Amino acid sequence: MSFSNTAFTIKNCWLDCDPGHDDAIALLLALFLEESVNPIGVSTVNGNAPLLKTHVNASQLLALYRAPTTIPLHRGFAHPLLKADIPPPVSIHGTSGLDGVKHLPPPEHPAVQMWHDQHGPANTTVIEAFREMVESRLNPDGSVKEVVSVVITGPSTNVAAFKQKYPELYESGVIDRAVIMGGAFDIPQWTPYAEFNIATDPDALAELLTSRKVPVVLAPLNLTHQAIFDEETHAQLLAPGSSWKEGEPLPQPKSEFRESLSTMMTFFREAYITQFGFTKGPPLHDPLCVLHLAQPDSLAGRWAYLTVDTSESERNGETRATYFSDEPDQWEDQEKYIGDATHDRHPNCYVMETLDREAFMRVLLECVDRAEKVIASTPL
Ligand SMILES: [Ca+2]
Repeated sequence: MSFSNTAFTIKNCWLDCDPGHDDAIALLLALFLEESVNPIGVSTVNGNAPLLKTHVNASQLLALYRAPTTIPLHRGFAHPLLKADIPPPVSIHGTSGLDGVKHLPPPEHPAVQMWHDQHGPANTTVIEAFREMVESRLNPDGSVKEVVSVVITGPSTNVAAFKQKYPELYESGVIDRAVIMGGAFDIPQWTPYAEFNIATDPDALAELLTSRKVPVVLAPLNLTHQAIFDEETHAQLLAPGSSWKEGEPLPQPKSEFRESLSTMMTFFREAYITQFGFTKGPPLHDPLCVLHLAQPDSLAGRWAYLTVDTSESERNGETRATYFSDEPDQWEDQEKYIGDATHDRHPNCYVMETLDREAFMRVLLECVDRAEKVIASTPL
């Protein structure tokens, strides 16, 4: 079994999320891409719904997926760093943030409660969790034992707050990148100028972009709109190996778990048809951040100097990129642009631009297969 032709090492992944239908798929990949991704922690943040709801949703998803109970779940920030809340995107994710999903373990289920109540309610909890995560990977002389990639699929508030309180730990070398779903370039967005995650907390992204040690890897809407979960993929999700043809009714689900994911995708699909006219299927934004860790060759991009508008104007949250090259770069290419005399900006962001969609859908369906087996053999 191999997801990539290139040699890879297992990437430690901390998932900071606001579930969210597509966050749910990001979590699925983080848990089941076991050859290439090692999930070491999950945190929740205000975004697709208020924090109290996204934290419940994350707890339900971890129980649904039978996640190892050794993975901590931390409750993060309920509000952006500086600015007032913007209304949650109820038209996309429903009032709960994860509406329309059948067979989720209910919030009162002991397994969900275990996740939900694992850690205290204070905002400082998530900051201290990041502190402990980094400190435990530093040797007494300050050298790094192992690195961690932070994946942020909601507003960047939690990680930015950690960086503000412990800048030396953020830049210690333990965190090798912050992979962020957010931003957009020259396409319709949540506000006239800004994508939702960034519009919600632009000051948090601005904080992360000041780092000279931890680059941002960005999955903007221009990329994620290539990750269309179409009806062909939906048919394979419901019934692997199905000979479904366009125009036919979708096949019956082969398991309760597949029905659960199917209802999740159907709610998201309907929202994208109604709100944005996406007739071929909803874009699966968030899981592309995890895919970058597992299979970077499936996502081509370019190094850039990224800025974000933090003004109180209508451009609040607008992302702007100045690229170092017209040609695709590798993630590893950052070094060649540092100190580039022709460029007075530092390469602070790898903007992912093109997706191998077929490869992504293969990975997604493989993770569903694996999760289904684990769930079948692990009673709640
Ligand atoms: Ca999200």
